Amino acid sequence: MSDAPLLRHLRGERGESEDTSAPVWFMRQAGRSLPEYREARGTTAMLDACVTPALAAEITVQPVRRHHVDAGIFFSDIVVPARLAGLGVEIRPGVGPVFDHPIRTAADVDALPKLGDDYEAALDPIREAVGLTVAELGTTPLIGFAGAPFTVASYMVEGGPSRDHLRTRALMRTEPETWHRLASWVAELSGRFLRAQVLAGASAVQLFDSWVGALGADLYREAVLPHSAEVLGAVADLPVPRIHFGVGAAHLLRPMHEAGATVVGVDHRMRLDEALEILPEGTPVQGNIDPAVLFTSEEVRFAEARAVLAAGAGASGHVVNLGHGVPPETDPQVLTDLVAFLHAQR
Ligand code: 1CP
Repeated sequence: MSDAPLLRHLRGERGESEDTSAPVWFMRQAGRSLPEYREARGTTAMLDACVTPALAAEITVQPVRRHHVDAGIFFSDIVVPARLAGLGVEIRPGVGPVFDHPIRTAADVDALPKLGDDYEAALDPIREAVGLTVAELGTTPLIGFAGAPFTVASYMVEGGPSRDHLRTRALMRTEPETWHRLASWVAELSGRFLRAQVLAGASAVQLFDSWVGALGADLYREAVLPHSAEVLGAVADLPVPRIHFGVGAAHLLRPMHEAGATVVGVDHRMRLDEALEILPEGTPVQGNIDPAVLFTSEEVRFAEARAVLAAGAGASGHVVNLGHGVPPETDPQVLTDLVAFLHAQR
């Protein structure tokens, strides 16, 4: 397993092999683009599916079976830990995570549940799901993940999905103390969720800070970096690569690396070779096929895939991914063919 192409590239050990192709997986590879996912989920609510071990394991394995991607990404959500800690949160179809009570004041933060032994026990279905998944995946590695404090807290503060995260960005400035206490609570929540996955068998982790691109670098360094560092620090003593990803975060690549990542995920807005110039020498990268090419011709798609491989060729390790998640409308055959194309580029 430690020889798996995904793990070699995530460790920056591409040079030690004859194989110059890049392994591939897709963010949101499980989910609504797959008929077998819709079938398995049936009418089970999203967050209930995440804490039903056999179902979560089955859904995680589906895209590996179908597309032959080089990794599974654990089927869960960035708000699952909040649900397990006892907060009222659901995922509304077609909307996303919605919290019953937005967290906007110091008193709201005071009222957050303590993360004690109860939380540790509540993580049991996650451990069980990861164990079942790893057994099923065999030699294909499983990537565990968590949501980063800024992105998770933005859902808590806004109460649900938001375009510009204005309330959150305002709170960070008007009540920095409240913000830090909230972010620190989320850091422990996500860190323990991540650690549970690794101890149960995940071979690598990804910290999703999807919406962090909304912040400037100074605010990121002061208000977010220490908290994201705490999440990544929760698994830093374990032998797993740590990927850190944000959307529209080209201006944050260095601080996101400094937060304790060993690999940086880059979205499709920035060239991988430019990202490599910004990051410390030898940093492996992940990315960054524009998801829009999934809706073009095969000619356009394969040209984009070749360009991404070329831009990543100078990296010590390159894991191909999309610049963001698989859109639900994607034709699954397009993904299967893209994986086969990438695997043939040796
Ligand atoms: O295949 C996989 O990638 C594994 C599962 C996975 C992951 C890694 C899901 C399942 N969610 C996530 C992480 C996640 N959740 C992120 C970070 C990754 C990203 O940027 O895409 C974010 C921002 C969320 C929040 C979330 N959950 C949204 C976005 C809403 C918004 O603000 O625009 C949505 C739509 C969900 C629901 C969700 N999570 C996962 C699935 C399969 C779904 C859809 C559920 C359904 O209706 O079937």
